[in-house]
Amino acid sequence: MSTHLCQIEVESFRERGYLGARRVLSEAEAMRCRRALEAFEAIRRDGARTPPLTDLHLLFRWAWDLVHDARIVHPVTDLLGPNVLLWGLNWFIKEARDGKFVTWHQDATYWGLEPHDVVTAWVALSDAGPATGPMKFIPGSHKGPILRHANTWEDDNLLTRGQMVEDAIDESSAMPAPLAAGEMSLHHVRTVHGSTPNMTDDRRIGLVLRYCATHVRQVKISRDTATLVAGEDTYGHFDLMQAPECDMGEREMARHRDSVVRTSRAIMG
Ligand SMILES: O=C(O)CCC(=O)C(=O)O
Repeated sequence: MSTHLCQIEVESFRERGYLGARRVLSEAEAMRCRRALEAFEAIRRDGARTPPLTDLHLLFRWAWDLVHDARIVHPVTDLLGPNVLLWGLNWFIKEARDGKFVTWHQDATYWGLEPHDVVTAWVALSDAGPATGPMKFIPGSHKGPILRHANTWEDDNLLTRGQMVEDAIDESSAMPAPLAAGEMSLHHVRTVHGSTPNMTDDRRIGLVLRYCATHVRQVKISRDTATLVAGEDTYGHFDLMQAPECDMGEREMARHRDSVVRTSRAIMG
């Protein structure tokens, strides 16, 4: 089976600003990634100075391979063109019945990436079915303006500042994108999206991979980091990161720290 999107899927993304479930990993591969994540989480629970979960591709070979996986990257190149960077890797994890949610928002409002040739691959490493609080999208919202957002700083909001669209959202048009473990959805950086709490007895683990075309710039800080995953980078707008030579080596930890600090400065700035 082709790893690329067909023309109908590309057109649907352009029209609606997102694409729903597409299988990219087998259930067994998703489970292996989940176990690798959970092994790292266990180290973090034990250790005082362990690194954050952000940008794990700079620390672990399994994560580096995953962000370069053709089954994820080819569909992204179909939407962004042949030259693509990974700007960041992050997680949206809702523990069983923990009440966490994500308010309606547009990613473009706080990342500092311009122009908006930026796509998120949301990869489910556990079941992300209807009862887990899967992602919901407002179709076509990526074609509209950037909406006004307020920072709510709510404890149970998974967003860094609890940012939330202030303008009225027509929730009746919202489309849920439930995923099985190993499936991904794709969404445009301007698409309004959010999610409700996980009402199941398992964790809902979303791995979010933020990809952008190489011509995109970071406008909030002078030099941000990124990883080339397809084609070539003739623009040089980002400092390109290298593959980890070993898992959690000293050099890897230093590069990881640097990348995380710079990106969080951009997000929080
Ligand atoms: O996982 C969620 O429910 C929200 C994810 C999200 O906001 C994002 O990927 O930008």
